[in-house]
Amino acid sequence: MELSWFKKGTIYQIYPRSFNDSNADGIGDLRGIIEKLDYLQSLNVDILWLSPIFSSPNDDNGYDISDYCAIMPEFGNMSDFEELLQKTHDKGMRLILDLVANHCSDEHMWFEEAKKSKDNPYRDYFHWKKPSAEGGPPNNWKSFFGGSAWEYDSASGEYYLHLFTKKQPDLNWENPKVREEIYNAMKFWLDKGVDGFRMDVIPLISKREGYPDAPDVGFRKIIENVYANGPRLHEFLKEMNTTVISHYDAFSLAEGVGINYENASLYIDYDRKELDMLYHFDILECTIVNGKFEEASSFDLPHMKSIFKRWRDAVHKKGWLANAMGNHDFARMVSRFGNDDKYWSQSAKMLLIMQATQNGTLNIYQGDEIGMTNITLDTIDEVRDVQSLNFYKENLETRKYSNESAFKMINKEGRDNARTPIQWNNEKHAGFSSKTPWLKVNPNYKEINVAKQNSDPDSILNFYRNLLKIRKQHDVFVYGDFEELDFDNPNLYMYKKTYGHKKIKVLLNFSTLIHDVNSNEGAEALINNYDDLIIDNGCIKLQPYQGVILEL
Ligand code: TEU
Ligand code: CA
Repeated sequence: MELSWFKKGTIYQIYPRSFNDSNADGIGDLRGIIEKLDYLQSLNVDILWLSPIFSSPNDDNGYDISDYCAIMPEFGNMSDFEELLQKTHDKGMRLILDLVANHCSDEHMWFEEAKKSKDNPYRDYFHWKKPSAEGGPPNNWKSFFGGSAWEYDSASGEYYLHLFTKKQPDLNWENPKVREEIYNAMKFWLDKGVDGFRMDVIPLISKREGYPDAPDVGFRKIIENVYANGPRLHEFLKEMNTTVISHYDAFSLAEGVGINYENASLYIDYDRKELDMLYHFDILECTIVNGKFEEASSFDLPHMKSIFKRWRDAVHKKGWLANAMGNHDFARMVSRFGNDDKYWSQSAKMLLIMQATQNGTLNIYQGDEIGMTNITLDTIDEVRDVQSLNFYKENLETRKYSNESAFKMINKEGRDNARTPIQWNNEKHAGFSSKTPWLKVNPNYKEINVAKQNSDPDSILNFYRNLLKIRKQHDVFVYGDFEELDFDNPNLYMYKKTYGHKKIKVLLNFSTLIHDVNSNEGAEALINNYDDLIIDNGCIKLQPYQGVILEL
Protein backbone atom coordinates (compact mmCIF):
# COMPACT_ATOMS: atom_id res chain seq x y z
CA MET A 1 0.00 0.00 0.00
CA GLU A 2 1.31 3.39 -1.00
CA LEU A 3 1.58 5.83 1.89
CA SER A 4 0.72 9.02 0.01
CA TRP A 5 0.51 12.42 1.65
CA PHE A 6 -3.20 12.66 1.17
CA LYS A 7 -3.96 9.46 3.03
CA LYS A 8 -2.89 10.60 6.45
CA GLY A 9 -4.02 14.12 5.80
CA THR A 10 -7.26 15.64 7.01
CA ILE A 11 -9.45 17.35 4.44
CA TYR A 12 -11.40 20.36 5.63
CA GLN A 13 -14.27 21.38 3.39
CA ILE A 14 -15.02 25.07 3.08
CA TYR A 15 -18.36 26.23 1.74
CA PRO A 16 -17.09 29.71 0.77
CA ARG A 17 -20.47 31.41 0.73
CA SER A 18 -20.92 30.66 4.42
CA PHE A 19 -17.39 30.78 5.75
CA ASN A 20 -16.39 34.39 6.30
CA ASP A 21 -17.43 37.66 4.66
CA SER A 22 -14.56 40.15 4.26
CA ASN A 23 -16.39 43.00 2.51
CA ALA A 24 -19.70 43.32 4.29
CA ASP A 25 -22.08 42.15 1.57
CA GLY A 26 -23.45 39.23 3.58
CA ILE A 27 -21.68 36.64 1.40
CA GLY A 28 -18.54 34.76 2.33
CA ASP A 29 -15.60 35.22 -0.03
CA LEU A 30 -11.97 34.35 -0.80
CA ARG A 31 -10.48 37.19 1.23
CA GLY A 32 -12.63 35.98 4.08
CA ILE A 33 -10.87 32.64 3.83
CA ILE A 34 -7.46 34.33 3.68
CA GLU A 35 -8.31 36.16 6.93
CA LYS A 36 -8.92 32.81 8.58
CA LEU A 37 -5.88 30.87 7.37
CA ASP A 38 -4.23 31.03 10.78
CA TYR A 39 -7.38 29.58 12.26
CA LEU A 40 -7.45 26.81 9.67
CA GLN A 41 -3.83 25.99 10.31
CA SER A 42 -4.52 25.88 14.05
CA LEU A 43 -6.99 23.05 13.46
CA ASN A 44 -4.18 20.77 12.24
CA VAL A 45 -5.97 20.09 8.98
CA ASP A 46 -3.91 19.48 5.86
CA ILE A 47 -6.02 19.93 2.78
CA LEU A 48 -8.61 22.62 2.15
CA TRP A 49 -11.39 21.73 -0.26
CA LEU A 50 -13.29 24.71 -1.57
CA SER A 51 -16.82 24.19 -2.81
CA PRO A 52 -17.12 25.85 -6.27
CA ILE A 53 -15.64 29.33 -6.55
CA PHE A 54 -16.16 29.75 -10.30
CA SER A 55 -18.43 32.17 -12.15
CA SER A 56 -22.01 31.09 -11.64
CA PRO A 57 -25.51 32.51 -11.57
CA ASN A 58 -25.89 30.54 -8.32
CA ASP A 59 -29.01 28.60 -9.07
CA ASP A 60 -27.34 25.84 -7.02
CA ASN A 61 -24.75 27.94 -5.19
CA GLY A 62 -21.91 27.55 -7.64
CA TYR A 63 -22.62 23.96 -8.69
CA ASP A 64 -23.87 25.59 -11.91
CA ILE A 65 -20.73 26.97 -13.52
CA SER A 66 -20.85 29.59 -16.27
CA ASP A 67 -17.08 29.90 -16.70
CA TYR A 68 -14.70 27.20 -15.47
CA CYS A 69 -11.65 29.48 -15.52
CA ALA A 70 -13.02 32.58 -13.82
CA ILE A 71 -13.73 33.42 -10.19
CA MET A 72 -17.28 34.24 -9.12
CA PRO A 73 -17.23 38.05 -8.65
CA GLU A 74 -19.08 37.74 -5.32
CA PHE A 75 -16.12 35.70 -4.06
CA GLY A 76 -13.36 37.99 -5.37
CA ASN A 77 -10.99 37.85 -8.31
CA MET A 78 -8.10 35.82 -9.66
CA SER A 79 -5.46 37.63 -7.67
CA ASP A 80 -7.41 36.94 -4.47
CA PHE A 81 -7.40 33.30 -5.44
CA GLU A 82 -3.69 33.27 -6.22
CA GLU A 83 -2.96 34.89 -2.89
CA LEU A 84 -5.12 32.36 -1.09
CA LEU A 85 -3.37 29.48 -2.82
CA GLN A 86 0.09 30.88 -2.12
CA LYS A 87 -0.65 31.54 1.54
CA THR A 88 -2.24 28.13 1.99
CA HIS A 89 0.91 26.53 0.63
CA ASP A 90 3.11 28.80 2.75
CA LYS A 91 1.35 27.42 5.78
CA GLY A 92 2.08 23.88 4.71
CA MET A 93 -1.49 23.09 3.68
CA ARG A 94 -2.83 22.04 0.29
CA LEU A 95 -5.84 23.24 -1.60
CA ILE A 96 -8.25 21.39 -3.87
CA LEU A 97 -11.07 22.74 -5.98
CA ASP A 98 -14.51 21.39 -6.77
CA LEU A 99 -14.76 20.19 -10.34
CA VAL A 100 -18.35 20.13 -11.57
CA ALA A 101 -17.92 18.26 -14.82
CA ASN A 102 -21.25 16.51 -15.28
CA HIS A 103 -23.14 19.70 -16.03
CA CYS A 104 -22.61 23.42 -16.37
CA SER A 105 -24.88 26.44 -16.11
CA ASP A 106 -27.47 27.26 -18.76
CA GLU A 107 -25.76 30.66 -18.71
CA HIS A 108 -22.46 29.15 -19.82
CA MET A 109 -21.50 30.36 -23.32
CA TRP A 110 -21.60 26.72 -24.49
CA PHE A 111 -25.28 26.39 -23.66
CA GLU A 112 -26.19 29.84 -24.89
CA GLU A 113 -24.65 28.92 -28.24
CA ALA A 114 -26.17 25.43 -28.23
CA LYS A 115 -29.67 26.86 -27.88
CA LYS A 116 -29.26 29.05 -30.96
CA SER A 117 -29.79 26.30 -33.51
CA LYS A 118 -29.59 22.57 -34.09
CA ASP A 119 -26.46 22.96 -36.19
CA ASN A 120 -24.62 25.24 -33.83
CA PRO A 121 -21.14 23.79 -33.14
CA TYR A 122 -21.95 23.73 -29.42
CA ARG A 123 -25.26 21.89 -29.85
CA ASP A 124 -23.60 18.56 -29.30
CA TYR A 125 -22.04 19.68 -26.01
CA PHE A 126 -25.38 18.74 -24.43
CA HIS A 127 -27.98 15.98 -24.58
CA TRP A 128 -30.89 16.88 -26.86
CA LYS A 129 -33.81 14.60 -27.67
CA LYS A 130 -37.09 14.83 -29.51
CA PRO A 131 -40.33 14.56 -27.52
CA SER A 132 -41.63 11.03 -26.95
CA ALA A 133 -44.12 9.56 -29.44
CA GLU A 134 -47.05 10.69 -27.25
CA GLY A 135 -45.47 14.11 -26.86
CA GLY A 136 -43.82 15.13 -23.59
CA PRO A 137 -40.35 14.32 -22.23
CA PRO A 138 -38.30 11.65 -24.06
CA ASN A 139 -38.26 9.33 -21.06
CA ASN A 140 -39.32 9.05 -17.43
CA TRP A 141 -36.08 10.25 -15.81
CA LYS A 142 -36.55 12.39 -12.73
CA SER A 143 -34.25 15.18 -11.64
CA PHE A 144 -32.39 14.85 -8.32
CA PHE A 145 -34.18 18.01 -7.35
CA GLY A 146 -37.70 16.95 -8.32
CA GLY A 147 -39.71 16.91 -11.54
CA SER A 148 -38.65 15.66 -14.98
CA ALA A 149 -34.95 15.62 -15.88
CA TRP A 150 -35.86 17.02 -19.32
CA GLU A 151 -36.65 20.62 -20.18
CA TYR A 152 -38.42 21.61 -23.37
CA ASP A 153 -36.77 24.12 -25.65
CA SER A 154 -39.58 25.59 -27.76
CA ALA A 155 -37.24 27.19 -30.31
CA SER A 156 -35.97 23.83 -31.52
CA GLY A 157 -38.81 21.57 -30.41
CA GLU A 158 -36.36 19.38 -28.49
CA TYR A 159 -35.71 18.59 -24.85
CA TYR A 160 -32.34 18.86 -23.08
CA LEU A 161 -31.26 16.70 -20.19
CA HIS A 162 -30.64 18.12 -16.71
CA LEU A 163 -30.22 15.62 -13.88
CA PHE A 164 -30.22 18.56 -11.44
CA THR A 165 -32.07 21.87 -11.92
CA LYS A 166 -33.10 23.03 -15.36
CA LYS A 167 -30.38 25.65 -15.07
CA GLN A 168 -27.81 22.81 -14.90
CA PRO A 169 -27.82 21.16 -18.35
CA ASP A 170 -25.83 17.89 -18.46
CA LEU A 171 -22.70 17.95 -20.59
CA ASN A 172 -22.35 15.37 -23.32
CA TRP A 173 -19.16 13.48 -22.52
CA GLU A 174 -19.50 11.41 -25.69
CA ASN A 175 -18.29 14.53 -27.50
CA PRO A 176 -14.47 14.57 -27.37
CA LYS A 177 -14.52 18.38 -27.48
CA VAL A 178 -16.40 18.48 -24.18
CA ARG A 179 -13.83 16.24 -22.57
CA GLU A 180 -11.03 18.39 -23.90
CA GLU A 181 -12.68 21.55 -22.53
CA ILE A 182 -12.93 19.99 -19.08
CA TYR A 183 -9.36 18.66 -19.17
CA ASN A 184 -8.12 22.09 -20.21
CA ALA A 185 -9.95 23.70 -17.33
CA MET A 186 -8.38 21.19 -14.96
CA LYS A 187 -4.92 21.95 -16.34
CA PHE A 188 -5.56 25.67 -16.00
CA TRP A 189 -5.99 25.29 -12.24
CA LEU A 190 -3.35 22.63 -11.75
CA ASP A 191 -0.83 24.84 -13.55
CA LYS A 192 -1.62 27.52 -11.01
CA GLY A 193 -0.62 25.04 -8.36
CA VAL A 194 -3.84 23.58 -6.96
CA ASP A 195 -3.37 20.15 -5.44
CA GLY A 196 -6.30 18.29 -6.89
CA PHE A 197 -10.05 18.15 -7.25
CA ARG A 198 -13.12 16.96 -5.49
CA MET A 199 -15.20 15.61 -8.35
CA ASP A 200 -18.83 16.45 -8.20
CA VAL A 201 -21.23 13.64 -9.24
CA ILE A 202 -18.46 12.16 -11.38
CA PRO A 203 -20.18 8.74 -11.64
CA LEU A 204 -22.92 10.34 -13.76
CA ILE A 205 -20.85 11.56 -16.73
CA SER A 206 -21.45 8.62 -19.09
CA LYS A 207 -25.09 8.28 -20.12
CA ARG A 208 -26.75 5.07 -21.19
CA GLU A 209 -27.27 4.72 -24.91
CA GLY A 210 -30.77 5.53 -26.07
CA TYR A 211 -31.68 6.98 -22.66
CA PRO A 212 -33.81 3.97 -21.60
CA ASP A 213 -36.70 4.51 -19.18
CA ALA A 214 -35.86 3.93 -15.52
CA PRO A 215 -37.61 0.98 -13.85
CA ASP A 216 -39.81 1.71 -10.86
CA VAL A 217 -37.28 0.73 -8.18
CA GLY A 218 -36.76 3.73 -5.88
CA PHE A 219 -34.54 6.67 -6.65
CA ARG A 220 -31.38 5.30 -5.04
CA LYS A 221 -31.42 2.21 -7.28
CA ILE A 222 -32.29 4.33 -10.30
CA ILE A 223 -29.20 6.44 -9.67
CA GLU A 224 -27.00 3.35 -9.39
CA ASN A 225 -28.39 1.47 -12.36
CA VAL A 226 -29.58 4.12 -14.77
CA TYR A 227 -27.86 7.46 -14.17
CA ALA A 228 -24.49 6.48 -12.75
CA ASN A 229 -21.96 3.84 -13.83
CA GLY A 230 -22.66 4.33 -17.54
CA PRO A 231 -20.98 2.28 -20.27
CA ARG A 232 -18.04 4.62 -21.01
CA LEU A 233 -17.50 5.94 -17.50
CA HIS A 234 -14.30 4.10 -16.69
CA GLU A 235 -12.87 4.84 -20.10
CA PHE A 236 -13.43 8.56 -19.42
CA LEU A 237 -11.93 8.38 -15.95
CA LYS A 238 -8.82 6.64 -17.26
CA GLU A 239 -8.51 9.21 -19.99
CA MET A 240 -8.82 12.00 -17.44
CA ASN A 241 -6.14 10.41 -15.35
CA THR A 242 -3.66 9.82 -18.17
CA THR A 243 -4.33 13.16 -19.85
CA VAL A 244 -4.34 15.35 -16.76
CA ILE A 245 -4.05 14.17 -13.17
CA SER A 246 -1.12 11.78 -13.57
CA HIS A 247 1.08 14.65 -14.77
CA TYR A 248 0.77 16.53 -11.49
CA ASP A 249 1.34 15.93 -7.81
CA ALA A 250 -2.40 16.09 -7.35
CA PHE A 251 -5.19 13.82 -6.26
CA SER A 252 -8.83 13.25 -7.03
CA LEU A 253 -11.58 12.77 -4.51
CA ALA A 254 -14.78 11.47 -6.05
CA GLU A 255 -18.22 12.23 -4.79
CA GLY A 256 -19.55 8.71 -4.69
CA VAL A 257 -23.15 9.19 -5.71
CA GLY A 258 -24.29 5.94 -7.33
CA ILE A 259 -21.21 4.06 -6.15
CA ASN A 260 -21.84 1.09 -3.89
CA TYR A 261 -19.46 -1.20 -2.07
CA GLU A 262 -19.68 -3.72 -4.88
CA ASN A 263 -18.65 -1.46 -7.73
CA ALA A 264 -16.37 0.86 -5.75
CA SER A 265 -13.22 -1.02 -6.63
CA LEU A 266 -13.76 -0.16 -10.29
CA TYR A 267 -13.21 3.47 -9.35
CA ILE A 268 -10.48 3.33 -6.77
CA ASP A 269 -8.46 0.14 -7.00
CA TYR A 270 -4.84 1.26 -7.13
CA ASP A 271 -4.03 -0.72 -10.22
CA ARG A 272 -6.88 0.77 -12.26
CA LYS A 273 -5.46 4.29 -12.11
CA GLU A 274 -8.76 6.12 -12.22
CA LEU A 275 -9.50 8.02 -9.02
CA ASP A 276 -7.50 8.32 -5.82
CA MET A 277 -10.35 8.06 -3.37
CA LEU A 278 -14.05 8.51 -2.91
CA TYR A 279 -16.55 9.25 -0.22
CA HIS A 280 -19.66 7.18 -0.50
CA PHE A 281 -23.25 7.99 0.41
CA ASP A 282 -24.09 4.99 2.60
CA ILE A 283 -23.04 6.63 5.85
CA LEU A 284 -24.22 10.07 4.80
CA GLU A 285 -27.63 8.66 3.96
CA CYS A 286 -27.85 6.05 6.69
CA THR A 287 -30.58 7.90 8.55
CA ILE A 288 -32.68 8.32 5.46
CA VAL A 289 -35.38 5.70 5.04
CA ASN A 290 -36.72 6.55 1.62
CA GLY A 291 -36.25 9.76 -0.28
CA LYS A 292 -34.79 12.46 1.89
CA PHE A 293 -37.94 14.52 1.78
CA GLU A 294 -40.46 11.75 1.60
CA GLU A 295 -40.33 10.11 4.99
CA ALA A 296 -39.04 10.86 8.46
CA SER A 297 -35.60 9.50 9.20
CA SER A 298 -34.07 7.57 12.06
CA PHE A 299 -30.61 6.61 13.29
CA ASP A 300 -29.66 3.02 13.97
CA LEU A 301 -26.14 2.23 15.25
CA PRO A 302 -25.89 -1.42 14.12
CA HIS A 303 -26.90 -0.34 10.64
CA MET A 304 -24.11 2.23 10.62
CA LYS A 305 -21.55 -0.25 11.90
CA SER A 306 -22.42 -2.71 9.18
CA ILE A 307 -22.02 -0.02 6.53
CA PHE A 308 -18.56 0.84 7.80
CA LYS A 309 -17.67 -2.84 7.89
CA ARG A 310 -18.86 -3.76 4.44
CA TRP A 311 -17.02 -0.84 2.87
CA ARG A 312 -13.86 -1.64 4.77
CA ASP A 313 -13.97 -5.22 3.58
CA ALA A 314 -14.70 -4.16 0.02
CA VAL A 315 -11.76 -1.81 -0.46
CA HIS A 316 -9.36 -3.45 1.97
CA LYS A 317 -5.76 -2.80 0.86
CA LYS A 318 -6.78 -2.40 -2.78
CA GLY A 319 -8.01 1.15 -2.72
CA TRP A 320 -8.66 4.12 -0.50
CA LEU A 321 -11.70 5.87 0.94
CA ALA A 322 -12.37 9.28 2.37
CA ASN A 323 -14.49 9.43 5.46
CA ALA A 324 -17.24 12.01 5.58
CA MET A 325 -19.99 12.26 8.19
CA GLY A 326 -21.37 15.50 6.83
CA ASN A 327 -21.00 18.11 4.14
CA HIS A 328 -22.91 20.95 2.50
CA ASP A 329 -25.56 18.51 1.23
CA PHE A 330 -26.61 17.00 4.54
CA ALA A 331 -27.95 18.12 7.88
CA ARG A 332 -25.41 18.70 10.66
CA MET A 333 -23.61 15.62 11.88
CA VAL A 334 -24.07 16.21 15.61
CA SER A 335 -27.82 16.66 15.08
CA ARG A 336 -28.12 13.52 12.96
CA PHE A 337 -25.81 11.04 14.65
CA GLY A 338 -25.18 12.51 18.06
CA ASN A 339 -27.24 14.43 20.57
CA ASP A 340 -27.43 18.16 19.98
CA ASP A 341 -29.14 18.76 23.28
CA LYS A 342 -27.90 17.56 26.67
CA TYR A 343 -24.84 15.69 25.37
CA TRP A 344 -23.99 18.11 22.61
CA SER A 345 -20.32 18.55 23.48
CA GLN A 346 -19.68 14.92 24.44
CA SER A 347 -21.39 13.50 21.36
CA ALA A 348 -19.70 15.91 18.93
CA LYS A 349 -16.32 14.83 20.32
CA MET A 350 -17.25 11.18 20.31
CA LEU A 351 -18.28 11.32 16.66
CA LEU A 352 -14.90 12.75 15.77
CA ILE A 353 -13.19 9.88 17.61
CA MET A 354 -15.19 7.45 15.50
CA GLN A 355 -14.53 9.29 12.27
CA ALA A 356 -10.83 9.75 12.94
CA THR A 357 -10.28 6.06 13.64
CA GLN A 358 -12.04 4.66 10.60
CA ASN A 359 -9.70 3.70 7.79
CA GLY A 360 -9.37 6.34 5.13
CA THR A 361 -8.67 10.02 4.78
CA LEU A 362 -10.53 12.08 7.34
CA ASN A 363 -12.87 14.53 5.68
CA ILE A 364 -14.43 17.13 7.93
CA TYR A 365 -16.88 19.87 7.14
CA GLN A 366 -16.66 23.48 8.25
CA GLY A 367 -18.38 24.21 11.54
CA ASP A 368 -18.35 20.63 12.75
CA GLU A 369 -15.20 21.51 14.70
CA ILE A 370 -17.35 23.69 16.94
CA GLY A 371 -20.31 21.34 16.89
CA MET A 372 -22.60 23.51 14.82
CA THR A 373 -26.15 22.17 14.86
CA ASN A 374 -29.20 22.14 12.60
CA ILE A 375 -31.24 25.31 12.32
CA THR A 376 -35.01 25.63 12.55
CA LEU A 377 -36.32 27.78 9.73
CA ASP A 378 -39.81 29.14 10.28
CA THR A 379 -41.13 30.20 6.92
CA ILE A 380 -40.46 29.19 3.33
CA ASP A 381 -38.94 32.55 2.48
CA GLU A 382 -36.12 31.78 4.90
CA VAL A 383 -35.24 28.65 2.89
CA ARG A 384 -32.47 29.19 0.33
CA ASP A 385 -31.61 25.74 -0.98
CA VAL A 386 -33.09 24.92 -4.38
CA GLN A 387 -33.47 21.24 -3.44
CA SER A 388 -35.58 22.05 -0.38
CA LEU A 389 -37.63 24.61 -2.30
CA ASN A 390 -38.40 22.20 -5.14
CA PHE A 391 -39.29 19.29 -2.89
CA TYR A 392 -41.39 21.47 -0.66
CA LYS A 393 -43.49 22.41 -3.67
CA GLU A 394 -43.65 18.83 -4.89
CA ASN A 395 -44.59 17.51 -1.44
CA LEU A 396 -47.45 19.98 -1.19
CA GLU A 397 -48.71 19.69 -4.75
CA THR A 398 -48.07 16.09 -5.77
CA ARG A 399 -47.84 14.19 -2.51
CA LYS A 400 -50.47 16.36 -0.83
CA TYR A 401 -48.48 16.69 2.40
CA SER A 402 -49.57 19.27 4.92
CA ASN A 403 -47.50 22.43 5.10
CA GLU A 404 -46.38 21.40 8.54
CA SER A 405 -45.06 17.98 7.60
CA ALA A 406 -43.43 19.25 4.40
CA PHE A 407 -41.66 21.86 6.45
CA LYS A 408 -40.63 19.43 9.15
CA MET A 409 -38.63 17.48 6.58
CA ILE A 410 -36.83 20.58 5.43
CA ASN A 411 -35.76 21.31 8.97
CA LYS A 412 -34.73 17.75 9.56
CA GLU A 413 -32.79 16.90 6.44
CA GLY A 414 -32.56 20.08 4.33
CA ARG A 415 -29.19 21.25 3.07
CA ASP A 416 -29.51 24.74 4.54
CA ASN A 417 -28.86 23.13 7.93
CA ALA A 418 -25.22 22.75 6.97
CA ARG A 419 -24.96 26.03 5.12
CA THR A 420 -25.71 28.57 7.84
CA PRO A 421 -22.88 31.07 8.36
CA ILE A 422 -19.96 30.01 10.51
CA GLN A 423 -20.39 31.23 14.05
CA TRP A 424 -17.16 33.09 14.77
CA ASN A 425 -18.17 34.97 17.92
CA ASN A 426 -21.15 36.26 19.88
CA GLU A 427 -21.35 39.59 18.09
CA LYS A 428 -23.87 40.66 15.48
CA HIS A 429 -24.39 38.05 12.71
CA ALA A 430 -22.04 35.80 14.68
CA GLY A 431 -19.04 37.74 13.40
CA PHE A 432 -19.58 36.29 9.93
CA SER A 433 -20.46 39.63 8.37
CA SER A 434 -21.54 43.08 9.39
CA LYS A 435 -24.46 42.86 7.00
CA THR A 436 -27.45 40.52 7.11
CA PRO A 437 -26.10 37.24 5.70
CA TRP A 438 -27.54 35.50 2.63
CA LEU A 439 -28.84 32.69 4.87
CA LYS A 440 -29.98 33.12 8.44
CA VAL A 441 -27.43 32.68 11.23
CA ASN A 442 -28.32 29.92 13.67
CA PRO A 443 -29.74 31.71 16.73
CA ASN A 444 -27.59 29.54 19.01
CA TYR A 445 -24.45 31.47 17.98
CA LYS A 446 -24.15 33.10 21.39
CA GLU A 447 -23.52 29.71 22.96
CA ILE A 448 -21.82 28.00 20.04
CA ASN A 449 -19.01 30.01 18.48
CA VAL A 450 -15.31 29.87 17.70
CA ALA A 451 -14.20 32.66 20.05
CA LYS A 452 -15.81 31.05 23.07
CA GLN A 453 -14.41 27.62 22.30
CA ASN A 454 -11.00 28.95 21.47
CA SER A 455 -10.43 29.99 25.06
CA ASP A 456 -11.96 26.90 26.61
CA PRO A 457 -9.52 23.98 26.89
CA ASP A 458 -12.45 21.54 27.13
CA SER A 459 -14.20 22.76 24.02
CA ILE A 460 -15.07 20.71 20.96
CA LEU A 461 -12.74 22.97 19.00
CA ASN A 462 -9.72 22.21 21.14
CA PHE A 463 -10.64 18.56 21.17
CA TYR A 464 -10.53 18.55 17.36
CA ARG A 465 -7.16 20.29 17.36
CA ASN A 466 -5.70 17.81 19.77
CA LEU A 467 -7.13 14.72 18.17
CA LEU A 468 -6.03 15.76 14.68
CA LYS A 469 -2.54 16.34 16.01
CA ILE A 470 -2.40 12.97 17.75
CA ARG A 471 -3.76 11.25 14.67
CA LYS A 472 -0.78 12.48 12.68
CA GLN A 473 1.55 10.86 15.20
CA HIS A 474 -0.15 7.47 15.15
CA ASP A 475 -0.28 5.62 11.85
CA VAL A 476 -2.47 2.99 13.50
CA PHE A 477 -5.41 5.41 13.42
CA VAL A 478 -5.24 5.61 9.65
CA TYR A 479 -3.73 2.39 8.43
CA GLY A 480 -4.52 -0.11 11.18
CA ASP A 481 -6.30 -3.40 10.63
CA PHE A 482 -9.71 -3.39 12.14
CA GLU A 483 -11.27 -5.87 14.53
CA GLU A 484 -14.86 -5.42 15.66
CA LEU A 485 -15.82 -6.09 19.28
CA ASP A 486 -19.36 -7.04 20.32
CA PHE A 487 -20.55 -6.12 16.84
CA ASP A 488 -24.27 -6.54 17.53
CA ASN A 489 -24.34 -4.28 20.56
CA PRO A 490 -27.04 -1.66 19.78
CA ASN A 491 -25.54 1.08 21.97
CA LEU A 492 -21.79 0.61 21.87
CA TYR A 493 -19.41 0.76 18.95
CA MET A 494 -16.10 -0.87 19.90
CA TYR A 495 -13.12 -1.99 17.89
CA LYS A 496 -9.41 -2.65 17.96
CA LYS A 497 -6.92 -1.45 15.43
CA THR A 498 -3.48 -2.93 14.87
CA TYR A 499 -0.60 -1.61 12.81
CA GLY A 500 2.77 -3.28 13.28
CA HIS A 501 3.35 -3.37 17.03
CA LYS A 502 0.85 -0.62 17.72
CA LYS A 503 -2.58 -1.48 19.02
CA ILE A 504 -5.46 0.74 20.05
CA LYS A 505 -8.93 0.02 21.28
CA VAL A 506 -11.79 2.42 20.62
CA LEU A 507 -14.88 2.50 22.85
CA LEU A 508 -17.84 4.64 21.87
CA ASN A 509 -21.10 4.91 23.75
CA PHE A 510 -23.92 6.01 21.47
CA SER A 511 -26.49 6.22 24.24
CA THR A 512 -27.55 8.41 27.14
CA LEU A 513 -27.03 5.55 29.60
CA ILE A 514 -23.93 4.27 31.38
CA HIS A 515 -22.63 0.97 29.98
CA ASP A 516 -20.11 -1.43 31.50
CA VAL A 517 -17.26 -2.67 29.38
CA ASN A 518 -14.74 -5.28 30.45
CA SER A 519 -11.47 -3.52 31.28
CA ASN A 520 -9.09 -6.47 31.24
CA GLU A 521 -6.79 -4.92 28.67
CA GLY A 522 -5.42 -1.44 28.34
CA ALA A 523 -6.63 1.32 30.58
CA GLU A 524 -4.28 4.01 29.31
CA ALA A 525 -6.49 6.55 27.57
CA LEU A 526 -4.81 8.32 24.71
CA ILE A 527 -7.99 10.22 23.96
CA ASN A 528 -11.01 10.65 26.19
CA ASN A 529 -13.91 13.06 25.80
CA TYR A 530 -14.55 12.95 29.59
CA ASP A 531 -12.13 14.02 32.32
CA ASP A 532 -12.00 10.53 33.77
CA LEU A 533 -12.16 6.92 32.83
CA ILE A 534 -14.14 5.28 35.59
CA ILE A 535 -13.09 1.72 36.33
CA ASP A 536 -14.97 -0.25 38.90
CA ASN A 537 -14.82 -3.96 39.62
CA GLY A 538 -12.96 -4.79 36.43
CA CYS A 539 -15.34 -2.74 34.33
CA ILE A 540 -15.00 0.53 32.52
CA LYS A 541 -18.13 2.53 33.19
CA LEU A 542 -18.70 4.24 29.86
CA GLN A 543 -20.63 7.45 30.43
CA PRO A 544 -23.32 8.81 28.08
CA TYR A 545 -21.69 9.52 24.72
CA GLN A 546 -18.29 8.82 26.16
CA GLY A 547 -15.59 8.01 23.63
CA VAL A 548 -12.10 6.79 24.45
CA ILE A 549 -9.09 5.56 22.59
CA LEU A 550 -7.01 3.20 24.69
CA GLU A 551 -3.44 2.39 23.88
CA LEU A 552 -2.87 -1.32 24.32
O1 TEU B 1 -24.34 16.51 -5.02
C1 TEU B 1 -24.86 15.42 -5.72
C2 TEU B 1 -25.94 14.76 -5.05
O2 TEU B 1 -26.15 13.60 -5.26
C3 TEU B 1 -26.75 15.58 -4.17
O3 TEU B 1 -27.71 16.16 -4.95
C4 TEU B 1 -27.34 14.77 -3.13
O4 TEU B 1 -28.11 13.75 -3.67
C5 TEU B 1 -28.23 15.58 -2.30
O5 TEU B 1 -27.73 16.84 -2.09
C6 TEU B 1 -28.37 14.89 -0.99
O6 TEU B 1 -29.61 15.17 -0.57
C7 TEU B 1 -23.48 17.36 -5.69
C8 TEU B 1 -23.19 18.57 -4.85
O7 TEU B 1 -22.52 18.17 -3.68
C9 TEU B 1 -24.46 19.30 -4.59
O8 TEU B 1 -24.28 20.39 -3.73
C10 TEU B 1 -24.99 19.77 -5.92
O9 TEU B 1 -26.25 20.36 -5.73
C11 TEU B 1 -25.12 18.62 -6.92
O10 TEU B 1 -23.99 17.77 -6.94
C12 TEU B 1 -25.25 19.17 -8.31
O11 TEU B 1 -24.04 19.70 -8.75
CA1 CA C 1 -18.37 39.16 0.77
